[in-house]
Amino acid sequence: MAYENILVERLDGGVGLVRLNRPRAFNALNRATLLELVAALDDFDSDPALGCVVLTGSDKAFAAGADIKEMATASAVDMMAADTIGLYDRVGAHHKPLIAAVSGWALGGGAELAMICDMIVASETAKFGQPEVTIGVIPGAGGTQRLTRAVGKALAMEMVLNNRQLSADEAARLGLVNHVYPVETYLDEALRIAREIAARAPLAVRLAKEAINRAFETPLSDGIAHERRSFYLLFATEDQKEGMAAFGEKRAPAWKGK
Ligand code: CO8
Repeated sequence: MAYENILVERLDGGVGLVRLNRPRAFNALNRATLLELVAALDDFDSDPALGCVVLTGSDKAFAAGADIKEMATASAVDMMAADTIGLYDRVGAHHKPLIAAVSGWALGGGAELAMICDMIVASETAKFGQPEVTIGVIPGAGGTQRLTRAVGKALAMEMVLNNRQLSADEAARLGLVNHVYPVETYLDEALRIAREIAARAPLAVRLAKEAINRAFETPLSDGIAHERRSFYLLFATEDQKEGMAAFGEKRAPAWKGK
């Protein structure tokens, strides 16, 4: 598929890279961009050679939000019928781990997209914000929920009600962001982490991601039960036998994804 709004690469070490590429609009997320992003992630998800995906923007902007111009005159029915927000859910439904490499603006839907990813690696210039009330709406792609779980109620209220923005260092201190690096290296560092994850047992990584995401959806006992089933299931894989044998034989495991 030819893409107009994103750049897609398959890199060494089993890593897929998607760059949002609408520089004149600070990578604002219009419907076409989200459709392309979902298509690229679908493609990566079905490729057994890939173990992890990095999603990035430019050094100036990860994404400055949903495309305001595209939705400015839409009716409520138009918004529901288009269900562009459903495309954000589809980004989060992929099996392969997804690392957001964020520099510059991550606002509104851009911050929400970063929070849908499994980890965030930021540059020192990253700015996270939910400015929707400044244009008459609220976060609509999970921001009121994921941000509150990540940073707590008091700060989430301040960010959503009064456009308080977080610097990269603040976001890291609060646990929203995994690591902060200089703008020159944040993408390389995100790719390094992605390559490390891609070298792990793929089925274990997939089930681990699912289990952690369950922690946001279920009471503790259900989450523990889910974790236990996944743990037992992994004993039906060749990779579990290989991983434990390799440990005993003091050699690197050779994963098959089986
Ligand atoms: N949508 C459309 N165009 C945008 C957006 C955007 N979100 N952000 C920036 N642009 C465009 C500008 O219109 C401008 O284009 P042009 O040159 O044609 O006028 C260009 O990018 C450069 O922007 P500025 O001139 O404003 O650049 P500044 O350096 O002065 O400011 C900012 C940069 C601070 C990023 C500023 O552009 C800004 O505040 N952008 C909007 C941020 C915002 O409000 N985001 C939230 C949008 S609502 C949302 O995300 C809700 C998500 C809900 C789910 C999805 C529903 C489908």
